[in-house]
Amino acid sequence: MRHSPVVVAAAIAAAVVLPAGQAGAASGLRDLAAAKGVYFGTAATVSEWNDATYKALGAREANMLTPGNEMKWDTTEPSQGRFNFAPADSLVSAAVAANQRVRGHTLVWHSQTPSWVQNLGATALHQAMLDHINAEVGHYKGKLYSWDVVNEAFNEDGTRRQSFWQQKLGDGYIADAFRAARAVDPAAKLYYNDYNTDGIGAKSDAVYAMVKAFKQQGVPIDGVGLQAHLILGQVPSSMQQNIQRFADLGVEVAITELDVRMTTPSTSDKLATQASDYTKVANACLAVRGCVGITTWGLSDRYSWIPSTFPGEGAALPFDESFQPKPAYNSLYVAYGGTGNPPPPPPPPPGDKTCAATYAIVGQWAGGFQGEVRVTAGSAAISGWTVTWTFANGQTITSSWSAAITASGSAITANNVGYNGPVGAGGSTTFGFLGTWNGTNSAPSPVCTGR
Ligand code: 9MR
Repeated sequence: MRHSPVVVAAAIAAAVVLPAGQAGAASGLRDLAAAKGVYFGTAATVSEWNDATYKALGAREANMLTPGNEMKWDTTEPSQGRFNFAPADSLVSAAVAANQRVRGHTLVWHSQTPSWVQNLGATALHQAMLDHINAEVGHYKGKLYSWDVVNEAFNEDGTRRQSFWQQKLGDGYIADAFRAARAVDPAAKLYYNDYNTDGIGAKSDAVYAMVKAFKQQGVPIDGVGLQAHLILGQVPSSMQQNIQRFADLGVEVAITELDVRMTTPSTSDKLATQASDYTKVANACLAVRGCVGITTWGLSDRYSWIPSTFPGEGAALPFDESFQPKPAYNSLYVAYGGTGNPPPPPPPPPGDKTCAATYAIVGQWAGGFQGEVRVTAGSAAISGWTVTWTFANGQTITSSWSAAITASGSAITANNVGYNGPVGAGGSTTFGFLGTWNGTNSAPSPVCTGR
């Protein structure tokens, strides 16, 4: 697939037509990836795609989509036999409209699985697993690139995670799940997906042994997903070797959930280290025939699972909270073969929701101050907002309320919290903070982006 004559011919044709140094400059990672016979993907949720600017960025950059939550059991079968595919269907339709393929995520997992499943006895649980796979894989038959059939079934030491699946059904449930999925949709590639399996170690050794055994026993498995939820500066040096050994077993490999988290706020040094981490991961995949693509777990730091799961950490994705490309994006761009300038962030679509922000110092004392920002929606209601500003006099924010605030040096980004995102047309809401100042405390000019 990677070196098919058609793809090579297309790449040569593009190189001839476009001026030197401009190849790929007008398009995002997806076109670069396609020219290499691989893909670039992102995860997204229904609510994230309600942000039209973000969705447009996703359409430009990604030719593979993973629903972030909507295909998980708690959404798709909240009570036994009652299926709800509407949220995932909307993501699949959006992907089709954007000419993106879809990775199904995930069928059998210990997390985000309703208690009615967890409370079943062994025989009923086994049947519920088969019924769930039949229904969900059947619903999407012929429409998906792949399924993460089983997710995160191993402990760090390579033993089986003692989930309710493992405790009630024993080792055989994984193979049973793969067989069931194959029987329903023979075209979907069937993956085992896990984290901390990116480099060689006890956990990836265990996955390797399982895949090898499945291949020998004829259990239908097509791929291994390495999630790659990584920590700044800690890309395993054996990543390429690890990918290669799986590929040598005759399965494809994908990087399925890449992000590289750091303690926030970010600094230019940390962003440079992150860029180098993204380069290492991308190169490790792209060097191995059989590593079919890279998916990041979101595109923008505005929408990431990291800050809520690891308080004080974040900034893990290739675009910042204002959708500006970070050095990590350039790493992906170069690794995928881009030359010239990467594309600019997409302009907001016409009719995008607007808002205004005003900044006030409501109290000030030696070394400290209290600030308040009022967000006012324009002529249309907004469902969320981001306010950014830059402090001119070295001020810092020490605590805040009614907004999620992050600082990158003097640049501040404030996002709505859950309850105050929606603001009616012409309506307003406020958030506040305590800060420090020294010498001068001028009021900055905030910029509001609505969605
Ligand atoms: O991004 C997902 C987040 O919205 C959910 O709250 C979380 C719950 O476990 O799951 C996140 O996605 C996970 C993925 O499904 C499996 N690998 C780890 C991901 C991050 O937690």
